[in-house]
Amino acid sequence: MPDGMDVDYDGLIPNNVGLAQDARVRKALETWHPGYIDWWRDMGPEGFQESLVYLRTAISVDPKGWAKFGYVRMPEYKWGVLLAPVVEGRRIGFGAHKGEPAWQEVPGEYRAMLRRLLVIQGDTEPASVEQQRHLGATAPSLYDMRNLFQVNVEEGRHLWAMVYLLQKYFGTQGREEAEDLLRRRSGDADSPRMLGAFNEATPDWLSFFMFTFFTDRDGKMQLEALAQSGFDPLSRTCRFMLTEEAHHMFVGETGVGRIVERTVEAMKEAGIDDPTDVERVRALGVIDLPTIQRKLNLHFSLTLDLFGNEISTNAANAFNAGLKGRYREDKLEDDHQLTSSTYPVLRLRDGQPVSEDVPALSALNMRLRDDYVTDCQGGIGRWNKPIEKAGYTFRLQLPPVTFNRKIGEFAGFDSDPARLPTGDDHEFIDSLMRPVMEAGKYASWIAAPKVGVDGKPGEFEYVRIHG
Ligand code: BYC
Ligand code: FE
Ligand code: FE
Repeated sequence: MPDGMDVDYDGLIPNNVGLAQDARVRKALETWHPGYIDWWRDMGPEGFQESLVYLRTAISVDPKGWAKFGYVRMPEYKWGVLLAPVVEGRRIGFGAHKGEPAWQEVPGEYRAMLRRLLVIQGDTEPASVEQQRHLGATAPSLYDMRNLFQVNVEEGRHLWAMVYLLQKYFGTQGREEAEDLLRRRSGDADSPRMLGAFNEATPDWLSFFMFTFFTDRDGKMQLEALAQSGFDPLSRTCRFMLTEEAHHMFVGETGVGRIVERTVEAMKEAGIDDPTDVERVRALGVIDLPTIQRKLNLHFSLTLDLFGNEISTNAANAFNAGLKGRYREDKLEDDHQLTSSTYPVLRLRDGQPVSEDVPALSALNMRLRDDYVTDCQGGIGRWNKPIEKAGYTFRLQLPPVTFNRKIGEFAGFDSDPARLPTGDDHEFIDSLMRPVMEAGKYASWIAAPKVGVDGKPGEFEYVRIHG
């Protein structure tokens, strides 16, 4: 038995799950592989497939040194199957089976529920790659282009992670699901991706950074909840995915942060006192703060829909079954069964949002969402720092959770178009999306990063476009 630390790097699929000794699953994944590469070539980053990109590849699951950096052509990236190390004696931490040994095989009674969770999780990964496929052509720098492609190949690896679980534990059905994951397409009228936000466009780089800040953070929250799973292979899978997820949110937070920084700097230089003087700010070739706020409103609200309904029996069942826990369940101090506790949830009562205590089990989606909102808040505070420092009173803020919703009680409740990006905003942003492909140079609307990737200097050529 592999102890889960050593990665076998020799075969087609780097892994620490003993694929070399597991002929059936190895064969299934090797059979799936060509379809994945076809999908990557058709739906992955447009152009740049032959470029040499300075990427990190996961080579171990040791938190101290799991990645190595080097130039890679994306289709040749080593997408591996990596699970966090086994925790000896791990037990189910919540729900009806609390205290029982964690499952190494799928419990028959929960097969369908678990499969659904894996498929939904798996579906979002390629969806995001599809949504971002046109962005390479307008990258504001080689540094940013490289970060985009890093996120893309890792989302590809996250798809591999779910496909491994489906192929290993779900037989023929799992194989069919794995094929369907390559068949659905973001935004396709006949065969769309499963969740709403993953069928929306990511038309420009401000959207990309907002997406990686807000939507990848839903990924973090959902993966944290699944990392608590009593189904141990899922828990281990998600724990390793979370190490990669941290970088995606870093890209989003610093991306928006650098845009804000550049805008504030340009306004100061030009002696503009009023950040809402949009015409003057835009004339400087930077993105005005009110437009950034509207994009923020859009991406935050789209992402809130990913947490599902306020009251959810699906969520209660998954918790009872021990399949999906709360955020950092293992750090919480209560009975971990929630059979008699309540949780406050915002409900629509007589046309108004009102907080109501409901059974905690049925409110698990909202509990996770509340933890998510708290997590977002920190980043917003950091975005506001340069604005504050420059003496402007303008502040970016999260809109109310009831704004622009399509799922749940507040669907259609308040979708004031003045708070969402307008056609004019998009036209202006589009006008700025001109590629900058000279090493060390940045587009007018975004500040250079404070530090390079892997300690590289400012002039480093993160993407060798022509290979
Ligand atoms: N769009 O009982 P409810 C990531 C459906 S992101 C469409 O409230 P539940 C990533 C729902 O499916 C993380 N349909 O649902 C980020 C259900 O349908 P059925 C992805 C929706 O199950 C960036 C019905 O409405 N992972 O990794 O409690 C880049 C009743 O709803 C939506 C996960 O989400 C929607 N937004 O909650 C790359 C984890 N919302 O079954 C990657 C796995 C709800 O009755 N998924 N519906 O026909 C789950 O845990 C849950 O399925 C959800 C929904 C939280 C998504
Ligand atoms: Fe992911
Ligand atoms: Fe991600």
